[in-house]
Amino acid sequence: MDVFGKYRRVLITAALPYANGPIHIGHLAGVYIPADIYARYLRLRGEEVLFVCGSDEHGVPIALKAMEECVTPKKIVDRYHRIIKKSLEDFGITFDIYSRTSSSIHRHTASIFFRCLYDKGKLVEKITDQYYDARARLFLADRYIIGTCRLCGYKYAYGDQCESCGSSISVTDLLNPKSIVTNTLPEMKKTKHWYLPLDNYTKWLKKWILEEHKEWKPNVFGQCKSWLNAGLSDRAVTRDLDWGIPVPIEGVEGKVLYVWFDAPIGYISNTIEFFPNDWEKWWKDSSTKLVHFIGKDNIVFHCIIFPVMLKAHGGYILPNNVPASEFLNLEGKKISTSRNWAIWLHEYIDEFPGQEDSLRYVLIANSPENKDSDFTWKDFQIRNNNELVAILGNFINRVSVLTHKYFGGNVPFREKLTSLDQCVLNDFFSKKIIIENWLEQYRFRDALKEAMNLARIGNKYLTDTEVWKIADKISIRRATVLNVALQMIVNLTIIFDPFLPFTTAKIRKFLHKENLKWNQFGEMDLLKAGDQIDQLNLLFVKVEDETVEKHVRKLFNTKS
Ligand code: B3M
Ligand code: ZN
Repeated sequence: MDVFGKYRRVLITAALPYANGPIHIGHLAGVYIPADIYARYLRLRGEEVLFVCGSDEHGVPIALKAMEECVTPKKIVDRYHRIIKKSLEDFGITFDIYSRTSSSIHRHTASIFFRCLYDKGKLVEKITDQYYDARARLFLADRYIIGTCRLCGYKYAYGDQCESCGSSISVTDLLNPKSIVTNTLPEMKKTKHWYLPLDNYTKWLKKWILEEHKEWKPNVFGQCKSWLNAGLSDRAVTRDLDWGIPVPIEGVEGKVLYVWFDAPIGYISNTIEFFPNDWEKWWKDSSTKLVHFIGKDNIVFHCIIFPVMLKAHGGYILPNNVPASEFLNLEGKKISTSRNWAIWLHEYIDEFPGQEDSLRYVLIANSPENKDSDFTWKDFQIRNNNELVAILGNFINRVSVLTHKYFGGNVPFREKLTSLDQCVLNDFFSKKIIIENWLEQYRFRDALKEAMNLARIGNKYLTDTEVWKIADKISIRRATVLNVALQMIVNLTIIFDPFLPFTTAKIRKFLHKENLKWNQFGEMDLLKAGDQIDQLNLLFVKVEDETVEKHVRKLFNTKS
């Protein structure tokens, strides 16, 4: 592997979506599209890549939702696993495996992982007081208790934080505590749990992150730094619950592994499921580059807690990078699943069939890569119409029409290039290295912008050369220009492949040119004179004002 120095293969993980609801554009923009671009790019370069993901199916929210609906948790996760998996496939996310944490392989992997930490004495056992809801027969995390805030008198403060005055509070300070689940007074009970003593690893973490990974994105590095400087405390890795992976210690009952303990181990189980005999090289060989794609709310788990788990276990590699995104807002407000302030992927697919790439494009162009960004339907329309339709689509369409009009759909021959042609092509091909640099620095937004500039170059070339004004039907100059333009198009399909895979597949089909590799970018004879090209169907559909209005109205009409 040349581009990545000491590495020979890349293991890409994307945060496991939580299976208690469908997924929306925020997930796609923040995690799955960036990870997919990276995976597609590396595969195009011929690198050895493994891209793993799956549904995160344990935890209290799922157990509570099941209670609410009077069904089993399994029923809930089966429902959403199916929907999520399909949405991700529909948007062309090319996981090598998309599994689930309720699988038996995962249960086994997570159990032996825990057991290894336990046997090595890496966990601390503690008995603490915790609220218990006798009616629901459930121990309750602080989040699930509400009561009156001592500081400001707000009646609905959570057990860990008062949303009115913003102060972080301790659950025992709440006046009139009540269980959110049954609205009854919870009792205090003693319970035993196992903790990961994070602070023992502070010195090591400081060196590993703050000294050796200064290149991490500023948002990620900054969050790690403030966590480390604030001081780390013990983290419970077990819970009192019956939905999850039972704590694998003799005599322990009614306790499961904490969902954030088992979920990241899911990356390992998925690898084992995919490569039962060959999985270790992906996790235990230092020539594997491990990259976690996540949203910013997951930074502490992927940069601190999971690495501590891996370190405590021993034998595992650590992430080389964790390119976390910030949040995507929607029409100026935070996306909210509970208030239905979201654009759900399965609904988009129904409403905009065949237009997956339009959403992929807009979400990358406006990605929350370094700061929160805002999706608006108006911006979706503008970018789709003014960029995809008017620049990329238009260029390809013009060349297709002209080739059919003047050369019956055959790639025309090319004579000597003029200095203008030469100059344009130099400019065009010089972008490759710029795009590669952006991609390798996880700056997909900038990479896409440069890719779009290639289409602009093509369009301008066509306009400047004015081939349709040439009087004689069989013009050498016209043939040359169209040959050059066609070579540009086939080259464009290489560069756009990681970003707009549905579109590049369509273009290649019309050119009869499949299986191109990244390093073929720059070749001027990917199409030979005489090759036949088809009539091109419209690549992108214009988004009309009515469509924008309809979707904005739908959003603002949703009941919370
Ligand atoms: N399930 C993401 C979330 O729902 C969480 C990611 C797990 S990755 C190991 O916030
Ligand atoms: Zn308060």
